[in-house]
Amino acid sequence: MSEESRSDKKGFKRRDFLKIATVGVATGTGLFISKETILATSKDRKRKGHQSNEVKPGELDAYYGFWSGGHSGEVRIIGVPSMREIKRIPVFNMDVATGWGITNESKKLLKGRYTGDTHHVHGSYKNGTYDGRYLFVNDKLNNRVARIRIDYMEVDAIVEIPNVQGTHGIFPQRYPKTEWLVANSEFQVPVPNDETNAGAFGKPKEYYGLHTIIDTERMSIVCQVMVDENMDLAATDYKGKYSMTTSYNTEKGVTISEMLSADYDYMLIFNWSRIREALRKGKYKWISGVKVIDGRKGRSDIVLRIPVPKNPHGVNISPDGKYAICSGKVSPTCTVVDLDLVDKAFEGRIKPEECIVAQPEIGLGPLHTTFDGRGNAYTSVFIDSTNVKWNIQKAIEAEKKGPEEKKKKEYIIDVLDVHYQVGHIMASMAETKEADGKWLVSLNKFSKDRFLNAGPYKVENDQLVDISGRKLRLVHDSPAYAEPHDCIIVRRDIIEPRVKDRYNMFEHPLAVVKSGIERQGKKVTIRMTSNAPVYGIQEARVKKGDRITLIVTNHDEISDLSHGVAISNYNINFVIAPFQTRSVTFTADNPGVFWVYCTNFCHALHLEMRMRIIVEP
Ligand code: CUK
Ligand code: CUA
Ligand code: CA
Repeated sequence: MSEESRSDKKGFKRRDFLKIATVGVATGTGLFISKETILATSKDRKRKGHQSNEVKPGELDAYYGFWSGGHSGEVRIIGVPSMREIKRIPVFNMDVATGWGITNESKKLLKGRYTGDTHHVHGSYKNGTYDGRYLFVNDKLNNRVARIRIDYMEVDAIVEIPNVQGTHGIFPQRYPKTEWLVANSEFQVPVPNDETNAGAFGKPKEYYGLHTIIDTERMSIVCQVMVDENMDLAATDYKGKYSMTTSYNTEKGVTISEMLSADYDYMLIFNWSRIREALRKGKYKWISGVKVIDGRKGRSDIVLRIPVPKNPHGVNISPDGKYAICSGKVSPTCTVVDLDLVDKAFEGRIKPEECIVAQPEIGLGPLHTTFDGRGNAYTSVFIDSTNVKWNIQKAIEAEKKGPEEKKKKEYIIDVLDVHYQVGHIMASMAETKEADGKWLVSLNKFSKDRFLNAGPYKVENDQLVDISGRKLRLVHDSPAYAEPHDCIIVRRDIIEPRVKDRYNMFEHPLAVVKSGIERQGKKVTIRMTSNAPVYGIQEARVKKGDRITLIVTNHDEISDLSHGVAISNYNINFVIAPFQTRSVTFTADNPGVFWVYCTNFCHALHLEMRMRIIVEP
């Protein structure tokens, strides 16, 4: 690849050293192996790392970035390192350009709720790395989790979560493969939250949080674990044993000052084998149609509560699977929890707080942490507006040596100023055991003068950082429409072979083979093919008040040859990709002649690609 050759040019010296060193060892002379060379090849501290982020016209990106879209309700695909926006996948929003939310197929999934708030997008896993099958994303607004098929880059299932509000952190099982996904409720509410429980409405102490477990194949709810606390971010370990969350409202407060009143809140760790046992033994209650297991304090041994400084935010697992790192938010620290010690704490051999092996000071307002696979962590620091690179092992050693050693902060390797107020931070492949330490994206909430001023509402700034060397190197600013929270950066070879150029036509039960019109009483079904530049039907005559179902299958198999179907003055507008079928049902309530036309420029005679629906009085 040309990208490889360019970085070769820039990294010539280091790579050249490497080659010479190899030759030296092979010939047994050792002549060329200087101390410098050995350090350059083995230690992060000598890494020069100047990769090029340029992706020239005609070249492809090395990574697929999947971004959440915040309150726009969508998911976006961004090429990394070019930062070019490649596509938007409508999820909880209506998208006229694709017809999402307009066709019978998408309406069935969305059930009339066309807004959402997507924060966290994650891929399905096998053995600790992405398997390229699915993406999952939460809807904090309407308490849903959507699944996106990677082969079609399209939502194929949505599960609604009862008993909760503020569905925020989600995370799929990483090992041995994704079968479960956990989803946290950030807002505590009465459980159930309906008229049968009205006595609890005015009593915040009777509000609870629920850690929901979703079956990712069926997209149905396995169970919920009820806790006193609220739950913010989520993670799963690399062994299939635990899921973890942070809680900033262990106080059960309903105002900011109440939520900030305690000195300590918790990282909560859920023990999956004990959850399975509770399910097996029937230790649950049915509430709103789901099994709810009691994980409240003192009621079961399912949940471990590790005290962390007040009001923490993100929780992330190091790619070696050893540590859970909780970012302090209100505290300037990150808390490092050793997951082997968590085993012991669950067995009652040590106290929960003894699982903490380090609490390095990072900066003001640490929110999220990501990794390079070389033992370093990168934490986003909101108030300072920085990305801080620090070494996990060094932080643990400093903790052992005591406060004097900690004060030196030798675990901090580099600090990069970002513009401004960073939320999530994510490195390439960092949520897998294959973290490769090449690129990092800093999702900054404020762009502050970095782009042309386009009005009072300002865009965000997603900054690209080269992390291949010892120092962080800012290489690109990228405006982002509201409001990506999180992203994952996935190697191209995992995704690209999975992505299809056309639909499997007969996966859709209504696929049209032959065009035709059929009437049953007042119900009219128009079945229509499309082949550039014509629809399979030129004229359909119906009567005022008829209930019409229009089913269209695109018979063009050439990659890229999508057609549009838009019905004038009927507010119907969707596209059909090669071999795709979409349908729409509407009432012909106005007599007249209505042109149905193709919206997607498909052919030299694209403008002529139309047909008429004649609605007789
Ligand atoms: S939360 Cu937004 S910056 Cu929803 Cu992941 Cu931390
Ligand atoms: Cu078909 Cu334009
Ligand atoms: Ca708190």
